[in-house]
Amino acid sequence: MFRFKKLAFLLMVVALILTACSPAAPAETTAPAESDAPFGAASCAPNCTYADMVLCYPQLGAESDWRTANTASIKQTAEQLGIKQLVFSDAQQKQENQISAVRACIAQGVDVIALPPVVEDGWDAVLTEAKNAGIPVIIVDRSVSADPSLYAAHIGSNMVLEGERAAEEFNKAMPDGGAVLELSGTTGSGAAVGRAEGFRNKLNSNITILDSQTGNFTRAEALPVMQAFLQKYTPGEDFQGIFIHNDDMGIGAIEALKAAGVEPGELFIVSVDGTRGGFQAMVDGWFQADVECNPLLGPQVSELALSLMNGQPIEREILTNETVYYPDNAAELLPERQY
Ligand code: GYE
Repeated sequence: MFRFKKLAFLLMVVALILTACSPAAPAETTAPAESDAPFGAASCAPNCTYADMVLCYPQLGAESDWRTANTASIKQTAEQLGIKQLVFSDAQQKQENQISAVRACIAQGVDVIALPPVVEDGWDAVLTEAKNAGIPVIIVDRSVSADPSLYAAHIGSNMVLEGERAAEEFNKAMPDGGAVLELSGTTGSGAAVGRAEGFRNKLNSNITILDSQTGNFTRAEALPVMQAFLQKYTPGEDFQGIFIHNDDMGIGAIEALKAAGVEPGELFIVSVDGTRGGFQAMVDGWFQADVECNPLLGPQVSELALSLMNGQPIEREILTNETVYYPDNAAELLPERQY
């Protein structure tokens, strides 16, 4: 009796393995539900490995330390995992360059495209082209406004939450209200749109946003924007704080503030990212809080890309867990920062 059961069990296992490995059966029976794996698996499925993977990463630019860390994470992970080929490019913050890079990857017939979109709008056409070519696209970091049916998944931060977290810091620091300036990120980018929205969602009504201008997420562009602010408004009198959408712009702004004779701590400044530069600004007394945004997405992107190649069910929205950093332990944490 026992032996019979054992034999039956073995036969069942063998049958299961055979079904799993058998060549593609008619689509009606094997195709996974639309919501599970809507984007065609690779021909090596379900046994694809990283050694089979050609992954396209049309990076949006090299505008910040966050971006540099993101690029390094993608490249290092590809090397560590033994990904067959990483097709990497840098669009220099221009959407048309990014679109061309995506098209080149479609023409090359890559397995998966992981796209960090510079802005939210204007992706419908090229995402449709990728879909028609059977190439799954993972939207990385910033979001797109395109219909979710045009891409497989999104991995990144909750930018709205980051803006809300920044607002809470001002609410705590300025219980009697006041006025703040906003130095925002690239116009139309998911990161800037989300942070601005979250900030407005949670900012107490007794705190006004005196002015908001973009510094395009770079040090170089933030500097003149801050200079112009300082020509127009008197620190301490007209405004008491600044919300800055990333650390690089914060560092540019600090230069302008220093030149204008503003002392660290005179204004309440909250930035986003949590880069080494941001930590240094906390140690130096310039930033009173730094909202974390984690760029180290290489492992998650690669893992998801492999699941897509293998036609496995995936999670369509993967959000990064993040926190807020403060000056009190910034000096202690700084040496361990990976970016
Ligand atoms: O905060 C900023 C970078 O999209 C989250 O882009 C990213 C942002 C990041 O330039 O430093």
